[in-house]
Amino acid sequence: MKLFGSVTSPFARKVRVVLLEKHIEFEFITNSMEGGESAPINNINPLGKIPALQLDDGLSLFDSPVIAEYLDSINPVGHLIPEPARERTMVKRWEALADGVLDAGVSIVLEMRRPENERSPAAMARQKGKMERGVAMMAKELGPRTSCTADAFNLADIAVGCTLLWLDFRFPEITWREQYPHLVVLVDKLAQRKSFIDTPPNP
Ligand SMILES: N[C@@H](CCC(=O)N[C@@H](CS)C(=O)NCC(=O)O)C(=O)O
Repeated sequence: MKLFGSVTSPFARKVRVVLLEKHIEFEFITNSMEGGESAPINNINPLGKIPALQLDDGLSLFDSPVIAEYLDSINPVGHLIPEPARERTMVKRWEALADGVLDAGVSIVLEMRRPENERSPAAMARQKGKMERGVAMMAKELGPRTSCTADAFNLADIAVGCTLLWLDFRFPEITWREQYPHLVVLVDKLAQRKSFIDTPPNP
């Protein structure tokens, strides 16, 4: 299978961590967004976004929650999404929260790439508010625990780890490490896993 992504994309990192945790081999294609309207990614994902996963039979999967769910279902190695409905929903809810913080952050990054006189400070402030509230909710719901749900490492932890480590990379001014010590314990523990060590945003 082929994963279309980039080393800096936090959504692609989430999928790469899942692939590594599940010991699934893949080819990583990193330049598919280049070429404007004729960029290769548009043939894989009409929405023109990474990550997208192309299976060996040609079927393409997007977006990252769909890809993560598919990958978790294809082999029994270290299940990352529990089966019971409530637990499963809680994991997906954590993922939605972490991804939502990223959506807000990515929209600010894109806005910052526009000429200064075309940027909307009000829109950026609104997105920043989503990020800050999202991280505050993560901290509140984690409490003193060392994993997001139950005791086991799962997709919720992966999603939160990829989001907060991306904030370190792109938004160092968001001082989550000073504000939320329990999130720091969680994320620093995750960062020691081989799957995270092997997928830095700044290799
Ligand atoms: N909901 C999507 C979000 C993916 C996303 O926003 N990817 C960004 C890169 S980090 C992208 O491809 N942006 C290009 C665009 O929006 O055209 C997912 O979870 O996969």
